[in-house]
Amino acid sequence: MSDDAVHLSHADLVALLERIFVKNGVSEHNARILAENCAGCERDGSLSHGVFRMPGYVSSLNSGWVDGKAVAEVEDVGPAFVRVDAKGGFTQPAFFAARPLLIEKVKANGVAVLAIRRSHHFSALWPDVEPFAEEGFVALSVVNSMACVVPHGGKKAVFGTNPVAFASPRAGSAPFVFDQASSAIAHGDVQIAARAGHELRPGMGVDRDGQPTNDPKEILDGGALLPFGGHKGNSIALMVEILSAALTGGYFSGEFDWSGHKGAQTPYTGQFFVVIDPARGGNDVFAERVAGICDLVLEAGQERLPGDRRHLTRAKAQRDGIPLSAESHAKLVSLAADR
Ligand code: NDP
Ligand code: PYC
Repeated sequence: MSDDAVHLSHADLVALLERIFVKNGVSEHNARILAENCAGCERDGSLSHGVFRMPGYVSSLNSGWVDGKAVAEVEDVGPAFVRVDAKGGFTQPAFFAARPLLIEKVKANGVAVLAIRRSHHFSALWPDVEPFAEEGFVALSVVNSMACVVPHGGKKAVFGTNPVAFASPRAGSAPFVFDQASSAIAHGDVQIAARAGHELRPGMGVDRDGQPTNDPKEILDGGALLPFGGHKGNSIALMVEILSAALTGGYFSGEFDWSGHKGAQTPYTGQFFVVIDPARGGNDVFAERVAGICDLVLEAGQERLPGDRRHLTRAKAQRDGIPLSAESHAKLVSLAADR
């Protein structure tokens, strides 16, 4: 970050992003949720899903592809099953609409699932799961996106970058949280590398002829990504399609047609959660056991645990402000200004 970086408090960044969302047709209620989410990503250094995404949100909203004012419909479909129709809006407001009922069911039954459909998720997943672990629950969530990943050995993109996020309470420190794409690299990071003129490491993608390439521009220009870890990541990507789309009633990553909405960028898919009350496991020292296995991993030589980098970045941002390059700050100010 250069010397002319701008440092904003979390509240100021949320207010700026909220103005952009509202100006582009998002209801105030939904705008607050999306702004909190995006600012939280920037604060934690999840830069592929921070303010870098704002022009994409705006472009999608202006294309008429996503309904920023959508009011989700929450359905109570079983003792441990909540379904939500996001009605073509963003996933996060639909998720927050269903969350109280989901928690009620987790407390009553020890476990509950949440299936969101007809929803647009354009962010990181950790903000969706981490708060569950802070409240003492174990949570797993998956979301599918837009077809840009070729199946292992295949020729045509079928999967989205389909992340999986998991969060668990951990005694004595922040929850254990991982959040990772099932592709070798997130699409957002390919865009960032293309913009910066950086090559990718080998094994991330193919060009439009299906040949391996390290050039992010070739991947974006008709090429595709690969699953991480060959056939193993491939099965995880497929599982994510099954849970996020087949089970919820949402679209597969290659199924929705956004060709009539020039500028559309937000995938129109589904999201799935399973949330567990670990107290039902009958182990009073669950969180201590989690801390124990994490300590063993670190003692064995792993440099750090997933989530550690985010929490360090968050602590620094809380102390010094969230750093934005002068260029991205100017972009946000111009997006928030009257046309
Ligand atoms: P990364 O590969 O950067 O990181 C994946 C996970 O591994 C993180 O939990 C990270 O923790 C952890 N990690 C990274 N390096 C190490 C290390 N050296 N040791 C231990 N743990 C490590 O993430 P991805 O590029 O796969 O995904 C980036 C984001 O993109 C995710 O937030 C994901 O949800 C989002 N995404 C969203 C999609 C959507 O459709 N909405 C689609 C695809 C991706 P830490 O954060 O602390 O670095
Ligand atoms: O970074 O792969 C990605 C992504 C897809 C949809 C939102 N983010």
